Amino acid sequence: MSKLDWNSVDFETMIIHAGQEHDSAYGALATPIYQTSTFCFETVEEGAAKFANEIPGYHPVYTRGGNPTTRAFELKCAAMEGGEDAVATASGMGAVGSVMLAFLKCGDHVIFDNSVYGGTNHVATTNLPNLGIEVSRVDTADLEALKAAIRPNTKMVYFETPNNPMIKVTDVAAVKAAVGKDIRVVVDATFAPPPIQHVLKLGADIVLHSITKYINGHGDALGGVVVGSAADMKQLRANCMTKINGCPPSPFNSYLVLRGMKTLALRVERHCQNAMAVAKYLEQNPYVKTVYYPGLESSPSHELACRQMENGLFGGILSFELKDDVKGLSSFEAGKKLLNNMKIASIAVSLGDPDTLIEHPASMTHAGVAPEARLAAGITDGLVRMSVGLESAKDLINDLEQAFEKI
Ligand code: LCS
Repeated sequence: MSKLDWNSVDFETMIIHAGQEHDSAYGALATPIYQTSTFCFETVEEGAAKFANEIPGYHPVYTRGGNPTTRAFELKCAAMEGGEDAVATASGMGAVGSVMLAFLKCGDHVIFDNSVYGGTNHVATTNLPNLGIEVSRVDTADLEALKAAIRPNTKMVYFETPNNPMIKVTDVAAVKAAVGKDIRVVVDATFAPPPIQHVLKLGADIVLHSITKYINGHGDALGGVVVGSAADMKQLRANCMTKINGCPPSPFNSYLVLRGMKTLALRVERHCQNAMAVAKYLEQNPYVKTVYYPGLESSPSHELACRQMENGLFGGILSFELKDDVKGLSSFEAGKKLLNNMKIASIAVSLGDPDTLIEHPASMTHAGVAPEARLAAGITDGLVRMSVGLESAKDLINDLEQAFEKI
């Protein structure tokens, strides 16, 4: 299978086979877990040649720099995104941090969307300024604001699409056209992995994911990945993985991700169908003020999402805000009661698991974001985020209905 051109087969075929060679020792179908920290050489000469990359093929020497199980995971991700190469990390934040360390230096300027995951927000507000890297925040969906923020030393634009937790869609092709070839466009596509969208094909230079979410898909492993050109991935690997932040995934986690990815196409389709059903239910619920889901025709992101997201798939996550004065309660108090009364959905952060997860961004995932910045990005105290799982959509809607009745 490895001889196939992945562009010649459908996503469902590619995602099962890409990256996986039959095991050279025994022909195992599933990629073995190479649970080892180091790799032995027959001779000093062989070791030196492997360190110097003089032997053709893949020759790991130490698992922080490379491991066969992790390499299979990287190659599957590169094929998934249509990129030339990929670098796997121990978590999504490992991917975010690696990209920053590899491609920015003191005196550079980077533009971040005004609403990103709380951990990434910390990188933008604290870690990068501490390193002498200038940071601007704009709504990257507003192209005029984006263009106005560009400086002579701007090296990178960074955004999530759809973003966490407002599910705002940013036009990747339009951003690339607006910033030009010398500024790297880095997209965190965690909320909508392939087959929902392929952001490299839209013009992004680099795509990264928290693998912890849909790509592993089972809520049992942290991971991250960065995909892009061979030259960029070489720079990333040289600057980060082996020298500075040392955050490779464990071989066991790489195995779990490879296992999870085999069902990515099936899972994602069901997540999206269920999310659409729940969004439609919430939209007509008398206690709900606004539903943020790009699949809804009422969403300001809908027209762009139809162009940018593929096959009528709009992702499995939605957010919604309750009306104020629901049974005399503020939207925040009503939201708390709703969450506390859910029976199927678990109150938890993270997303993309088979289990439906529901959380309160202002006090959980985005608690670290300054209150003014939170409100400016639309993250009100009454906002609820739901990662719609793989249960029956009917059961999920019934669960919401009974929880609304208990407010
Ligand atoms: N990027 C996005 C868009 C995320 O939502 C997250 C985590 C990360 C990167 C970091 O990935 P991690 O290191 O956790 O693998 N988002 C989380 C969330 O919304 N709830 O819990 C974690």
